[in-house]
Amino acid sequence: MLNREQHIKWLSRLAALSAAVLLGLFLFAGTASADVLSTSDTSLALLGYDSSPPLVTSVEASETGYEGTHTLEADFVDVGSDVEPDAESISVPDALVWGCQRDNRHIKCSASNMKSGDHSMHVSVKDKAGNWGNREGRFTVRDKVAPVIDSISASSKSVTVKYHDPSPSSGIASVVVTVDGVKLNCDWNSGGCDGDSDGYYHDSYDRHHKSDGYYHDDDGDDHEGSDSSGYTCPITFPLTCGSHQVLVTVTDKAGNSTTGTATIDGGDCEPPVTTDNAPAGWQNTDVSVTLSCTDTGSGCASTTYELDGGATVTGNTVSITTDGIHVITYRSVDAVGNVETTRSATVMIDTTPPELTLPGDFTVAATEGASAAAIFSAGATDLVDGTVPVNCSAASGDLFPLGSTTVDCSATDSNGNTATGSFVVTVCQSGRPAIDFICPLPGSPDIYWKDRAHYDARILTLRFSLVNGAGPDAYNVKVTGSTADNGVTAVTPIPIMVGNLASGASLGVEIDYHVPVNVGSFTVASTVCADDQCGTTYYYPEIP
Ligand SMILES: [Ca+2]
Ligand SMILES: [Ca+2]
Ligand SMILES: [Ca+2]
Ligand SMILES: [Ca+2]
Repeated sequence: MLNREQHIKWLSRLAALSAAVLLGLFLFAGTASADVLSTSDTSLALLGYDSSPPLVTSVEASETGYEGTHTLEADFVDVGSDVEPDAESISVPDALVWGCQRDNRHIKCSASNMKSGDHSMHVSVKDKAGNWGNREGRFTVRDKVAPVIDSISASSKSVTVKYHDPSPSSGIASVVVTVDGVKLNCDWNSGGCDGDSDGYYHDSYDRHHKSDGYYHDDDGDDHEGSDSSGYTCPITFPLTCGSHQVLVTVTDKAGNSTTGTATIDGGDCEPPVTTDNAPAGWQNTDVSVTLSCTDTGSGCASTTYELDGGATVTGNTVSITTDGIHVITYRSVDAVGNVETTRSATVMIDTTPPELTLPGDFTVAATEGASAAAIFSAGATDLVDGTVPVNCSAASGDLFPLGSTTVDCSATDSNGNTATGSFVVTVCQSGRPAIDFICPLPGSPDIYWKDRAHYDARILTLRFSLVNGAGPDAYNVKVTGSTADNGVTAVTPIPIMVGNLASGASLGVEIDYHVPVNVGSFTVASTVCADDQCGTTYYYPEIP
């Protein structure tokens, strides 16, 4: 048993201990993550009669790293009868507390399903004398869950964003929408939602608005009062063609943010592509070139072309009907006006055969008996190929027989165009025909008065023969003159065309002479000329 002095001394020590514990409490509270706002009353009790409830010296709440679960702890002491084992408890009004571990000075529990926001915790400890010590603590569950972007609908006119925050207690701080980095001015769009007055978007499953203030739906994604809200952000500037990047950032007031992206197709930026089927190399027929347009996006609108730098024509078919090297320049435009870079095609047409250069018909005198070598040249020039070879049925220097021979020639250019032509080589027989006079003897029947009238007129007819001996044929034989003596004169018109005399042939010729009275005899002298086949004229008698 303690005497009064000892009681006072003990009480003093207890008071000092209590003060020290309280000091520790405040120091501890200052470093705890929980915000301890108040403690329960404590009082001292006399040893042996324990009227002092246990003293909860500290409370602490700490996050365990995942949403909604916290670890709650408390330390305590008891003066007197000591703490009643397993009678300690921690409770949180709006959470499930479980898994408590206890010893004589400490309790540690888990609290799950914690909503973000401020919470109170209550610690109760009982001593073996039945005294309860209590202490309240407060702690804050922070919003660690980022908002969720449910959809981004983007067009060239506007961007509409729908989102919700699964842990919404902190509230949405901002919704920022940019297109290619340019921030849009957005309007919160309840009208785009379901029109509920609660300002939240509800999908077709969100049908059960329970009295707990949360929505519960049939699709398992209880949005719990924070269903998707919508923002509509008009795009007030014209979008160029091509792809545009939409970036959406939704941030709650706890600083959690989430981003989403979308693209806007600004339309057709690509010009068309046009191809041609112009044939390569030279062609020897007319050519029709087809221009084929393909376009990515808005589609081909039209194709235009120029032929050899001429007028611009709209169309896809180019007909070329003239020889030469032609250039087609062309391009297409699509439905939104993208113009293709001009392309070109070359078409080469050659339908013209080479130009033959052949000798005219010519005659060559036989020099080798009945034949002659004919010398000639034949050439051909083509507009494309230049000089091209000529093929003839006979070559220069060949021996040609007497008479006329047609030489056929042709030349073909590299494009298959052929020119043909011919000339005639004539080999003529040359040399002096052996023409002679055969005159009858005087008094023969080949010199006579034709009739009485001729006799009375003194017109005597002389008939003689012109004979071509064993020489070349004679052509254009004619009597070119005939004279007589003793006053006799020829009255037949001279020259006398006799005609041709083949080798060995003869022809008779008559010449009338006027013979004066009393002329008993006279001598006649005639001259003849003849050509050989080659046209050389020979005279009989020979002219010296
Ligand atoms: Ca006690
Ligand atoms: Ca949140
Ligand atoms: Ca296009
Ligand atoms: Ca040609």
